Amino acid sequence: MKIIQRDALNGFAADLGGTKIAAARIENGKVVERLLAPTDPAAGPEAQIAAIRTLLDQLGHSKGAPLGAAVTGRVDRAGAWHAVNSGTLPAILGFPLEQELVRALGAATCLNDAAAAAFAEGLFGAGATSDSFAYITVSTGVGGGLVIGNRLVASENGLAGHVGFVSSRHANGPCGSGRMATVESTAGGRGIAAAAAAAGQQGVDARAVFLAASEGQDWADRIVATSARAVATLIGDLTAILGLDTVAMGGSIGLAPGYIERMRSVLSDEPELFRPRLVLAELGHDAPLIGALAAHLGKENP
Ligand code: ADP
Ligand code: BMX
Repeated sequence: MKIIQRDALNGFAADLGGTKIAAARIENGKVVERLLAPTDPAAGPEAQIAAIRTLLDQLGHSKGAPLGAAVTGRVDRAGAWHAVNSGTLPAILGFPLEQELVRALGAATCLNDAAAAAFAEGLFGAGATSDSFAYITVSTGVGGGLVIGNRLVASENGLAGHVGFVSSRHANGPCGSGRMATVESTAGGRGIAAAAAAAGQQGVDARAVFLAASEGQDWADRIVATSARAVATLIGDLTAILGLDTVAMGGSIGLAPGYIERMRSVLSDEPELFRPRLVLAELGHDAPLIGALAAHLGKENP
């Protein structure tokens, strides 16, 4: 992988999450235009590609232009795409995503969304001076990317860095991954909505739970507090394993006002050794987009 300078990033990127698809045109390392569309969680891989393509067409993408695609789910070394949480994207069961994007759009590099964001933050953002860095997104799910000794941690099966599937003492239900009581099942957007339903608030999404918490409603405050507590505890655990010095938060929940302060308050109870620097992602919602394009342009033959 070549290391690419930020101002040399020119091209397109897509970020397909469990709730929304973002696509962007990037010039000299900056997102100059961004479009959003809702994700259809039930859609098959061809329909997901079509949705990405519609946005890219509107941004003026032409066949063969540099393209990085960040997606929720694991992407293995062969470029195949699999949901880990099958409750989030039930129809993504091992699809040759990179191959099909290259066929349809002429060029593409695919990687997990949180891995892409970690890569960007490690190069250009909160992790730039870190020796042991984690990016954690709290969004539809809870995802992660690890940059240790300036290298993005990756595995053949694409699962490396999936920190949301660690089990948590703050969770107790089943997780769509098949595991029990994971961080994601209690802290992610779907888990928050499920907790709201269990508290008698049917059809309420995580954004509405945060709004209710900000208005002082106790049921909502408890749910948000549990989410922040589970992710903060996860950070202590990851620090024990990896010696993290910096953690950056992303995703609409990770970036939501007040969330990182709740996490810091929980982490303040940890011994200092297990308490890395905790900051918001410097690239914000652009991190997965910029990281995906950087990964594409950093390939020897993109
Ligand atoms: P994706 O998971 O598709 O990448 P997001 O990062 O936007 O997308 O995360 C989606 C989750 O964040 C949903 O559960 C949604 O309800 C929640 N959410 C969106 N905006 C906010 C907000 N302002 N405050 C709290 N939660 C939010
Ligand atoms: C889940 C998992 C990860 C992903 C993370 C954040 C699936 C479909 N996704 O842990 O691969 O990185 O969610 O994704 O198994 P998002 O949709 O919340 O942005």
